Amino acid sequence: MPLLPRLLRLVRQEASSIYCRRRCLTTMSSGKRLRVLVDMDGVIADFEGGFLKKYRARYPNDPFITLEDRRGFWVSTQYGQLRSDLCEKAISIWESKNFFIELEPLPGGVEAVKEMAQMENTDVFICTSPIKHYHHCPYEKYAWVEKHLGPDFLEQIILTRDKTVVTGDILIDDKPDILGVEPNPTWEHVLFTACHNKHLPPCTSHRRLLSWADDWRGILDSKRG
Ligand code: DGP
Ligand code: MG
Repeated sequence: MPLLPRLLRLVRQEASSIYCRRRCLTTMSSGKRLRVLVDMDGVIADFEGGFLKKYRARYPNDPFITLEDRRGFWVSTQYGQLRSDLCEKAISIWESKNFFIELEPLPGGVEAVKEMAQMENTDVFICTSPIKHYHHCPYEKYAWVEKHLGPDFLEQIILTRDKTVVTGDILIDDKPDILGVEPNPTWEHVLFTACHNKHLPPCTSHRRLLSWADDWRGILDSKRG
């Protein structure tokens, strides 16, 4: 590798390691850092909008479900109910190359995550479940984070199909039921409003974040010691 890129890489690695050591020392001295887990699809990346656009372009003669009419977390389930062959057609969209990298950021999400990451005593992780068809999705999720949040944020990615085993204070996620092997996750699930969950009746066990224009700073503050 030529000298200049090598030097740049070394400088970046060193800066990142100094940053990590500084955070470790702060944690040891105060023990009060807030850990925020932020979901990706439906929270900072527009999965539903990206899906509908590509589905309509690929299957222009098939029926579709407007975002207004979306109900239930699983897109393929609702399309399958509309007509049985549409379940597979829906799946074909997010299994395609470039689906995840081309998702648009949801309004205010990238700015909010960057701001949170700059807050004192706050660690932010992107906690996202890859689809099981792994040919493109995991790579493209990393590429999306690098593109929109910057290369330093690659350190903050948690890819897992089971978010209950991840520890944190808050998980901001659009999925209404987050289940896994751990019956008592450490985080409080804050439900991020999305087209598929906005009609659900108020639930005493969930606070909601209506959008990134809502008071996410207040929610974080409410969890600080
Ligand atoms: P997360 O946002 O981390 O909970 O990830 C959920 C993933 O599942 C996300 O990539 C969207 C995707 N997804 C949405 N609907 C369906 C579906 O019907 N089937 C499958 N396999 N994945 C879906
Ligand atoms: Mg999600």
